[in-house]
Amino acid sequence: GTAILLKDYRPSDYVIDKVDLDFLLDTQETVVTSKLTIRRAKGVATDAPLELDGDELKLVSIAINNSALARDDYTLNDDGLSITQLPDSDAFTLEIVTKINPTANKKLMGLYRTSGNFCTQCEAEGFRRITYYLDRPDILSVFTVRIEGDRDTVPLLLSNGNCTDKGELDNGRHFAVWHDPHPKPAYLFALFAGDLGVLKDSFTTRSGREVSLEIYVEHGKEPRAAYAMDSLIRSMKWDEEVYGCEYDLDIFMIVAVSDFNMGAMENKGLNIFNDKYVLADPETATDQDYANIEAIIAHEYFHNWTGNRITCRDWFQLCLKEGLTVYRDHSFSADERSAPVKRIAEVRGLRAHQFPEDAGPLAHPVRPQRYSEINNFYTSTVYEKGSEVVGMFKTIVGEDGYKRALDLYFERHDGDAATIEDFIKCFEDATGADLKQFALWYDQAGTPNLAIGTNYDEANKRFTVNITQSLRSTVVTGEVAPMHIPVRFGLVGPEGSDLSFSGVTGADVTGDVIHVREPKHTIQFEGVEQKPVISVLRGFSAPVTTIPERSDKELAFLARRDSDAFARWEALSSLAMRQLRQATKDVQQGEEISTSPELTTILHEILNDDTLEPAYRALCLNLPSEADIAREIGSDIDPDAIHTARTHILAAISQECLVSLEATYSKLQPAKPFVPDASSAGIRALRNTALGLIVRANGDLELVANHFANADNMTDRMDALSILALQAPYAEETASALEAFKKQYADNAIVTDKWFAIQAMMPGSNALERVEALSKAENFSWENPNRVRSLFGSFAIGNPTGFNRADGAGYRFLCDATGRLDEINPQVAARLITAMRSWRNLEKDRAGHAHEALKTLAAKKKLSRDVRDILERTLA
Ligand code: HT7
Ligand code: ZN
Repeated sequence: GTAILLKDYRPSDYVIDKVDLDFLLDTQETVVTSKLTIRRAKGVATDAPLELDGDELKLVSIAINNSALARDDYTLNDDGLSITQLPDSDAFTLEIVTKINPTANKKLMGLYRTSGNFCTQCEAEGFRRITYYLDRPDILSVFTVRIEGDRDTVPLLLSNGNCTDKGELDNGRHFAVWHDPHPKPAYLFALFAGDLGVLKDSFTTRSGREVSLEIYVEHGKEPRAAYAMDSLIRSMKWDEEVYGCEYDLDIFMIVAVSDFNMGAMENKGLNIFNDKYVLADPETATDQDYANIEAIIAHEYFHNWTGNRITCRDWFQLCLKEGLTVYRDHSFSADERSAPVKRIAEVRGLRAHQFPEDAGPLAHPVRPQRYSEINNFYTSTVYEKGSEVVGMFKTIVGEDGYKRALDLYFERHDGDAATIEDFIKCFEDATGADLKQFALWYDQAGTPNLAIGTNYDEANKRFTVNITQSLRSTVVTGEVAPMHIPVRFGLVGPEGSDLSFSGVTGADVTGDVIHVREPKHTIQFEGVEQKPVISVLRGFSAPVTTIPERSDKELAFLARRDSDAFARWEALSSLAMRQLRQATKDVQQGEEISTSPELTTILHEILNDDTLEPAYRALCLNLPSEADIAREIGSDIDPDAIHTARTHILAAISQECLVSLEATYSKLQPAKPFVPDASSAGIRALRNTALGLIVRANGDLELVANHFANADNMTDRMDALSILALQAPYAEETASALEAFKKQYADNAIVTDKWFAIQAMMPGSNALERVEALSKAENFSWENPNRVRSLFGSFAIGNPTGFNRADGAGYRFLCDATGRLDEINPQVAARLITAMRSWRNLEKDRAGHAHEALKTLAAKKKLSRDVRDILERTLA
């Protein structure tokens, strides 16, 4: 396909100062009238054509300065409209009337129908599916929107900004007018019209502005929006206190819909959400659901400053708003919950999603240089690695420097469509730091690796640390240059406290951070009185891999004694990973599986250590997943061997700890009635983890079945159901729990998604048949992205043995499903097939099957640009 390149960016010849939109809503034929106040940019020739973007629009009329254009004054094509006959004057008005069909819109981009309502999604390029426009983020305009529809079917008429007028019309119709005073790019436009209930509250900003808060959900579900409202209010307060960011309209609305391509959208003053990230109560939402709601509500709200007030110049700069906003929502959750637990969860997520992306054929820099379909760049690299880069800025310039830089960024760029260079410049100007080398993080794809070796010279009290950085990138991004990697560290003495040193040479060391800048450093710490064990990457200070030269004994020591909670967990995971890898080898070679008593002993200690918070203990007891092990092995992956090895190791550990596990299970009791706070969630997590391990040790399914039956909240019910489904896929108890669950929640789509997902993840030789049958069930829908992801996504990502079955049928099935879905929703289809990006890492027979399946899909004649782009890169 044709690629769009960052280096080709140039400002638009025309700007749009004002937009007046008028919507005559109709399910099949909505009429959109757009009046644009346009200005020719300085220095642009009068014969420069005005090229407007458009997609699947029916053009009704065009007029300039109120006079209709003749047919040969413009040219129409598949992706837009080019107007060649323009006035000589630099300012003019353009009025365009288009017709669109919201009912036929299954891509869920532009204006579409969901549960009988009208809804829009415009990021990245959906606005062009509503009217012809300069649909690019550097065109900022003041929007006024008039919406007209049937009073009965669409009593609610919402858009961005403040409602300035509304009234009744003839024929049972009514209208509302919304004005948003803040100039914005078209991707932040939103409209919602329909019939929903509302939960209202209010917030007074620190300068005294009274803001109405309104969350719209299906009638009767209003109480289930209470946690979202609570999260919103906490987010607004946090953003004022921590970033000095205040809300800037009189009303902030959130609308929850059940057909949505992603999590949520930060449209100015009118966020639209996938309802699974709004609705929660103890009966239907797990602790993880509550945490997700809090994080996503915060994320979208935080976009009001990082994304909306300061937006992106072009889509290559996506990480400017996304990386920063993810970093902000992570910090918020860390402040609201437990910081170490949050950090460990983030790193697990980064390793599970971003590292494989960076190591595979879809690797790209945090700021890509090219794309053919922008929807395919809403990736974990742009979001999560982008967030890590912001975190590294803070590590490098310090808390104070970070605050000054962000203050400067808001002051200097408010109202701008900015770039990453602008952002970096704020850090340099506010702190005096030289960040030229650091900026490579935005441009070089791939995960850097640090090889670290140490030596202690007892006689001279000198501790030497050798650090070598390397970067293998699967995509060519020019010369690979050494990066600036901030490594937070400690020299852990025999008692567990950090040892001091009198001097250091070989690298910049500021406080507890080593600044790795060269390919190779030999760092000498002088005056180190005892032999230390080095703790590196504390808090995961950089998104890199490391090969630490550390013995099992040293790892065990750090797992027990490191003062940094993240590093402790990391040491424990490394120790566990060594075991799991060895066990996998043992399985493949037909040898008896070896287990290390040391790992079991540490896990046992952690289980019984009441000084550690329960959530942290639960994380420690959840050993690396099968996918984690596969990634660590890296090539020639045999998912069956991994499954067997992990199952064996977990059973062995559980048997050793059985008495303590049972004690933990019976003595831990979260507060009643249910509270969704982090500490209660931690207790449930530890208790249910213990339950899972007990079953691994003794196979007591009755205990789990009772846990399931007696649960008074979805976390306990779902954890019990998962234990049954994943550990005992063929058991009678599992079948009846699944049946009971299905019946109980048949009328709740969000919970039914969980029912699909858990079954898609059940291991065993009939996994594919089960998923196939579910895809034909009456409650399956190809048109609902949540349902599609619950079934196919969970199967491809969460069922390593079932999906990767040796005959390749899982791959063919996913490719067929992707082809079928592509005809309905290309964006979701493209995302689904990324599950196969790491096919080359499989053992060769599976890799061969996967390759064939991908090629067969690629040979399909009618493929969307979205899916084609992913396939081309995956197969390249
Ligand atoms: N900025 C949004 C990203 C987005 C999106 C959301 C819903 C549907 C389609 C979308 N395309 C891009 C979400 C966010 O990062 O906050
Ligand atoms: Zn975002």
